Amino acid sequence: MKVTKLAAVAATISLATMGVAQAGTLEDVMAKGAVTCGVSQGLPGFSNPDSEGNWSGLDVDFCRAMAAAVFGDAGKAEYKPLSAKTRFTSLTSGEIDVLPRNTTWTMSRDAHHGDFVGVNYYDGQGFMVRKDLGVASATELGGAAICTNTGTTTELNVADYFRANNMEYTVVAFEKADEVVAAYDAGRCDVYTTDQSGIAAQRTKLADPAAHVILPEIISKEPLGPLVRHGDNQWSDIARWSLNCMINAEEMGITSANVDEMAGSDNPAIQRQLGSAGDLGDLMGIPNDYCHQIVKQVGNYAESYDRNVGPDTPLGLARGLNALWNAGGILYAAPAR
Ligand SMILES: N[C@@H](CCC(=O)N[C@@H](CS)C(=O)NCC(=O)O)C(=O)O
Repeated sequence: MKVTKLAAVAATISLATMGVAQAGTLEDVMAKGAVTCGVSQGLPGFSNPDSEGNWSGLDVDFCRAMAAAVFGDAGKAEYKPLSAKTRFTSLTSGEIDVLPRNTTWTMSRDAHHGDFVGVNYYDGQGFMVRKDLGVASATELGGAAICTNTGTTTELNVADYFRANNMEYTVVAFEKADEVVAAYDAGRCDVYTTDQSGIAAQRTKLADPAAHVILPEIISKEPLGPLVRHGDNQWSDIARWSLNCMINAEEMGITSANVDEMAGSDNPAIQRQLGSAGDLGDLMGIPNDYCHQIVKQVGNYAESYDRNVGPDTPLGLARGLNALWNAGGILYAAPAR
């Protein structure tokens, strides 16, 4: 008996250290009345607070979508700013329910830290330098001092890239993103490197954005997406299908402006997606009209993209890879049926 009890305790401890949580996130979220999302400490276009502390961005929209799915109210989301380094511990410890924080889906993260539920932005790592450095290609960066964030894929990719190209470099790394940007702006390093979307976002914070140039090389694949704790399939399904809802809504031509009308469509696929037919929401333990609420309150993927990171925003990012699969990109969500 004693042995069995000890074995059970040992098993629990080992599950906890592996970041394996018990099921029940939906119940916890319902009880506290909000979805708690881990976000960045301020990355325009992805997760950024205004002067009144209101958060916006592509990742914030995903969080709002989950709140709309669970509560029928996108406002029932709260945000916990996290550095790159501390983000995964915050998830595994249960401090947050989901981590939509410009986080690259990699195999080791998937194995150690949680389940990625999809990709909400396909990215790749790039380099920015001051124009007056006269550098036209990353292959000319031998000997450079490079500013970057600790706890990121960025610093790992830099190491790989310079090694593969037989170049030396020195790292100037900080945990806080704003310190990295400030160090680069103050000339403490020659190069700023991160995801290309991150460069577009952080460039807006420089004293003279036009004095800098982004080099042509993209040195990695950075599929950015939200993740949830291991061990709670119901919650990962809710997260996955909240994201898929926004992508499928774009594909089906459903927008925040026409969703009420579209719910009455004769098209059975649209009816299922919006919950006017079938029981897909019920199957996940959330209201059947979860996707209707997401699109009505947050918008489809294109609406969110255009509002936060698209060509008409300060980031000015073309859809590129993030266009739908049938419009020249690779965004492809499984069907709701
Ligand atoms: N996608 C990469 C990089 C993520 C990352 O943390 N990037 C920095 C530089 S753009 C950042 O988000 N900074 C904002 C912050 O820490 O608040 C990863 O998952 O490791």
